[in-house]
Formats: sequence, C-alpha cells, structure tokens
Amino acid sequence: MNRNKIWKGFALVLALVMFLSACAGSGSTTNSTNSSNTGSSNTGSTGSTNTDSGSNAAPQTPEPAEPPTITVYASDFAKVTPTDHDADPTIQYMREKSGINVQMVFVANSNYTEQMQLKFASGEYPDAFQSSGINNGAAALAVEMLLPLNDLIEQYGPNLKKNIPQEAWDAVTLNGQILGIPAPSEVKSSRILFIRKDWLDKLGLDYPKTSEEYLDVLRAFRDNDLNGNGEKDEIPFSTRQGFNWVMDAIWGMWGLSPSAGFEYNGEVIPGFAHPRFKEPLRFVQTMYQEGLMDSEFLTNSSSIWAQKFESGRVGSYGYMPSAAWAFHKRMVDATPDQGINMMTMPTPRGTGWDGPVGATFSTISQSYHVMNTAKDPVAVVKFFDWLFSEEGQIFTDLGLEGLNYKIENGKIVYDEATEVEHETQWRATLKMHGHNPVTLEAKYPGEAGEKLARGLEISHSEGFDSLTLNMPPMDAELQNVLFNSWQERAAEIVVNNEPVENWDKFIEEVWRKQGGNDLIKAMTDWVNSNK
Ligand SMILES: [Ca+2]
Repeated sequence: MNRNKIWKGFALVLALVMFLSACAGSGSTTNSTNSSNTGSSNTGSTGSTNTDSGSNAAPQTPEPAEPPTITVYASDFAKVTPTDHDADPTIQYMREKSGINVQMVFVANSNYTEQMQLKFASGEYPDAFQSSGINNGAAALAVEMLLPLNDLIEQYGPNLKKNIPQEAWDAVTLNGQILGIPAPSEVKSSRILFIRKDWLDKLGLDYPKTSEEYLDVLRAFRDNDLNGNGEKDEIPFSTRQGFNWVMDAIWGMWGLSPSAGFEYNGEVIPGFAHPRFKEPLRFVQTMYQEGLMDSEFLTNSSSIWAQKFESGRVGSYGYMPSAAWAFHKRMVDATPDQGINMMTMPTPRGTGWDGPVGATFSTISQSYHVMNTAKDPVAVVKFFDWLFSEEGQIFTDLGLEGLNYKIENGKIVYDEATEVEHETQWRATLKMHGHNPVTLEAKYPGEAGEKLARGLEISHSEGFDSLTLNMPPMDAELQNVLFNSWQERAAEIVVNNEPVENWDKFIEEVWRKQGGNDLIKAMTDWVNSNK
C-alpha cells in the first residue's frame, strides 16, 4: 500500500538523519566553549611575536626581501586542486599580489571537519584554517586555540573593516574577542520560493501575494496540463525528505522556521513548538489533501526531487536565493522544449499574519581562523585583507585576466568554460566577500544576472532573526529533539488529515515531556547568557 510505503521510507530517512546527527554530535562533544582566551594580546607589530614563547629566544625577523610564509588549511569544496602549487598560475598570482607566500593545504570536502579534528588531536596546527563560524565546524573543535584578532584587524585590515558588516563579525566573536574572519553572506533571508513563471503566464496569473492566492495558483497548476502531455502528471509543489529545509519558506509565510529560536511567554522555543505553527501546518495539510503537494514528499531523496523538477513537472519549490539562475538553467538544460522560466518570488503572506515573512537571516557563508601558534599572524590578516580588496574579489570570483576573462572595451568578459579547462575552480574556497555587483554582472550577464539579482533583492527585503542562530550544537539527544522529534507527528497530522488543533496537545502533553522542556531550557539559558 502506498501509505505503508511512505511510512517505511520515512522511518528509514529518519533513522539516517538520527544517525548523521549523532555523528555530528559526537564530533562536537570535545568542543568546550568556556574557552578562556586569555592574554596573548598579540598585536604582532613585528609580525613575528609568538604566543607560546616564554623561552624568549631572539625573534626570527624574516629577511626583508622574502615574503612571509603562512599555511592555510581549507576544504577543496570537491573541486580539482592544483598539483604543483609553485607552477600554478592562480596560486602564483595570489602570492604575488598579496605579498604573502601562501601555502594552501586542501582537505577533502566530504569529511573536512573530521579530518581537521584528527589533525588538531595529533598536534598539527596550520596558521589559519577554514570553518563555518566558531560554534560549528572545525573552529568549534579548537576554540581555545583561536587567536583573538581585534588589534590585528584594527591595524592591518582596512578592507576587512570596510567589507564585513557587524552581524558577520558577531558570528565569530566570543566575549568581545574576534576569533576569526567571517565571509559575510551574499544573501540575507536564507530561503526563497521558486515558481514556474511560464505556467503563471499561460494561466494569466500574477505571482501570488498571500497564502490563499498561492493555494489557488497551485490548484491551477494541478488542473491545466501545463506541460501539455495530455496527462495530469503535474506536481504543483514538491519538496524532499520530510520537512526538509527546502520547505522553510512555507513555514516562513507565517514568520516561523522549525529549528530557529523564538521568544514566547518568557521562554525561547523552536519554531515548530510555537502555537502559530498550526497555521503553516494547516497549509501543508491542505496542500497534501488536495493533491497540490508531492505525495512522496516524506521520502524524496535530493536526486529524485531534482529529477522531478528537471523533467518539467513541478510548479513550485523552495531553495536558496543564490540558486536563482542555476536551478532555472538545470531545468532548461534537462527539458529544453517546454519553455521553462523558473523564477524566484517574494514569500506570500500567511493569512492572519502581519509580521515579517521569509526565512531566518544568514550572516556568514564561512570563516577562517588564526591559531595562537601561528608564527606570523600579521601576514595571515594581511592575506585575508587582500582577498577582500577589489583585486582579491575579482580574483576569487573571476580568476585571472587572460586565463579566465579578458577586458574588451573596458568591460570584463568572463568565460566559465575556462574554469574546468584550467582547473581554477578551487578558488571558491577562498571566496570571502559578499555581494559584488561588478563580478556578478561579469559572471552572469543578461538573463542569468537578472534572475540572480532578483533572488538576492527579494532575499534582502524579507526574513527574520533566529535568537539561537549562533548557538553551538547541543548534545546529540537535544539536537535530535530540535531537528527530528516533531517530524513524525506533524507528518501524521498532514497525511491522515487529523485536526491541526491536535498539534498544541502534542507539544504540551507529549513533546515537552519527551525532551522538549530540556531543549527549551537549553535554548532559553543560552540566549539569556549571550544577550
Ligand atoms: Ca501534464
């Protein structure tokens, strides 16, 4: 039976999610955030003050003619990396322009954090390494070894100061100490809805502005054979693997995100435990019951989900604003004869809700951190400052003139095919700056740039805060309560068409007693102590 199959698949997915989060949790148990990053006000004015000194050996002043050397460990982002760094034109250019002899060490993206954990455990310390903030990723495993950068940035980071907004600094700051260099997020509201604009045009409809109008659009997508094959095979809305993050903009019509932290009655609670969560839950139930929602939404893997929208059957889905062009292109490339025009759209306003809509703000896309064992922290800061200069931004976004782009009549003409041809894509791991209109236009001329600019513009016009955005991962059990504990019951209500009012009862009488109260206490305590 179909339902039986759905549940079996869902249980499997849930087990996998729990397994993965348990793995992630076990990695972060060594993370102690009570770090006493005391002392070492390492202003490093000579560029060679070493913190673990005490032995007071004569400072090694480098020869003035030789550029300082630093080692930087970074994920390879699953790209091809240069084999001979000293012969590679991109590495050479970066060293020459920054004035720093950067030694890149690439670590496989698939298990970057685990590998960094092993390196730290064996005493292998790079001068700088990549992470995703100080509460997650590799930096969370070595917080007590991160060098505070406040003074160095003040002295050697004019481009850092100019290009990094306060909310990004906040994501790497602990007790007033700046413990890393954040890459500010290119987007603000982190999720967005996509919709088949060509289907809207065929139907003579505008972008829906309210949740009710959105339902009407989805109904029209269901009933009008818009892919023209004579079958009622359209999937008005599709999503993947339970209530995956790609659905965030649906909850966001009522200003909620399931795992984000919201203040309610003097406590900080996750979005799904908020009484208002019943409204989007009712919306999802309506979608499912009316055949507007992919009936396999509990089990769709990301590749099956992609197959569905790439085949031109899906009318709407959610994803990241930065994919505004890439996802349209994927669909057109896979199904070129349908006249597909996938567009991002502002999040419709949920009935009865007048607060902010969209998704939680994202503040950083990645970060780099200097270890307190670094011999020349000034050189590290200078290198990252160069990455934030216009020259550095053009380098990470567009590569090298003559290799990846040329200048014709004063305009940058970028050739994407050269990236694979010359194996220059590895630069993505050093992309630190946020939105740069010059490189965006060069990289995505015409329709591509227009679609991306629209997605970014919408992303900057909506969204809301999560009070627990920078909270470190909790232990595996609480992580499970936060991400998984609510999903099965919510799916039951949606699929079995149960009264949505049962949700409050579940939260208050079941969920709170099965770990929910502990989670709420952990979230509330963290927010109160980090105000
Ligand atoms: Ca059809």
